[in-house]
Amino acid sequence: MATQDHFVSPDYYLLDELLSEEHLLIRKTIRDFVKKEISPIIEEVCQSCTFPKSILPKLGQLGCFGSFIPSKFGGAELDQISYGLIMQELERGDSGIRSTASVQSSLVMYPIYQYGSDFHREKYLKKLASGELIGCFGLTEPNHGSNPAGMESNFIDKGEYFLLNGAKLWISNSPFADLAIVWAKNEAGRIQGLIVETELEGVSAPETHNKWSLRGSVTGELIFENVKVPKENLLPGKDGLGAPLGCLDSARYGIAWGAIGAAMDCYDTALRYSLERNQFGRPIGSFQLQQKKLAEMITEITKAQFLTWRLGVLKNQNKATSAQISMAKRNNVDMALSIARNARQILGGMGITGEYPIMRHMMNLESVVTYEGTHDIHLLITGLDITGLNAFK
Ligand code: TGC
Ligand code: FAD
Repeated sequence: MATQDHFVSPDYYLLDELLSEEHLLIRKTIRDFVKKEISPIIEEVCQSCTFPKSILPKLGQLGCFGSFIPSKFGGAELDQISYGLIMQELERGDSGIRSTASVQSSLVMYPIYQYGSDFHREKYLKKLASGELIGCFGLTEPNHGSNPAGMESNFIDKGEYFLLNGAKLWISNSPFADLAIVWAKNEAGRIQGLIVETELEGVSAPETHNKWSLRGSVTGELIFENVKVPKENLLPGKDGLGAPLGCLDSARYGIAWGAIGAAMDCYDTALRYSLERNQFGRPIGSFQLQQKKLAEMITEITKAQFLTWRLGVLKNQNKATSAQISMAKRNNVDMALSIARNARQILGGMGITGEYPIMRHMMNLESVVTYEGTHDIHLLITGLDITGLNAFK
């Protein structure tokens, strides 16, 4: 069922004055696209658990795939705040749509651009930027989620090719991806990245069904059984766990912005509802208990907006640290989840229906708080950064 999208973004501390004309234009373009093309279909998409592939070329045309990649490789060559704003607006529509753009941009195009050869950049980036090719990122395994260093996937040098074996779990877009960036260990036990075209013999990508969260994004496995990967498909630029973690820095940064989008949508919906819904002869927004919820929401959104904008400035200057990115991802997703839960209460029974976006955002955020490093893992990253003491192991 198509619901009307009345979204108005909150800007309590006039943050827009810190954005350039170009930033504002990019945000408006993506916001208009979401209102016109995502909001009318997203409820049906999530209820039926089917990703709307028809939007992929449009996301490509709008520069949502690899917005920070140079134009000679098909990217939009935009700065990091623009990338963040794109993620914010897409997630305001739905976390699943933002996920697809995150994975394509930060987890597929980024490693090909940063760690790939000229041959890789020429062969793949333009097609990924346009959405002609869709990629996925295989790091997590059935027995190794938070601890990817323990991965078992491996490849052996067979002279003419690499022989890849292993299994990845929880991989966004794997069931329909054309290629996968696969992280596996070489014979020396060192993690390296391979570009694996999914049509290769021995690759399968069964879909993971029965999700209550992120239903607008397809999730699956990646199984490799004696796959002969051409040797030229090894990413030569960086090895070790730092290579995939470098990609995650970019994706986690985008998620920090994205979570603000989901939070703003929940807040905006709850504020409007509180002014329209009357009980005891008054709008429920006139009761102190509801005002407390709304006032705390706008306070937390405003704090997150500034934290994240500043992170974007640092990222533009190549000064953002991995630990700073962890702090923003953790804070903002937690903030968005808390706002979703309180917004849901303001809507009473209506809050659990698909008439409003809140329950969908809340369920989505249960994935977002787990993927790209769990809430706990990001806290431990902050703990390690400030104390110098490792509490992971
Ligand atoms: P540790 O010994 O700390 O580090 C190993 C090497 O990595 C370097 N490094 C980083 N490099 C770049 N960026 C970072 N953020 C980095 N953090 C660490 C480090 O310097 C070292 O380099 P070198 O050269 O000495 O080898 O590694 P550890 O094994 O102790 O693990 C640390 C820990 C737990 C923080 C890390 O494993 C971690 O972040 N775990 C969480 C796993 C995770 O986030 N998985 C995400 C999978 S992808 C996904 O969820 C996509 S969802 C997509 C969507 O739909 O949007
Ligand atoms: P575990 O690592 O088993 O953690 C379980 C619990 O233990 C968590 O609460 C965790 O915080 C806690 N824990 C673990 N270690 C510690 C510790 N040292 N100290 C304290 N607590 C600890 N992965 C990909 O590679 N590519 C993708 O595209 C991708 N997409 C995803 C899409 C969805 C919808 C989901 C749900 C996940 C996706 N993931 C993807 C996987 C995701 O990154 C992992 O789920 C995540 O890293 C956590 O791993 P896990 O689920 O195995 O949990």
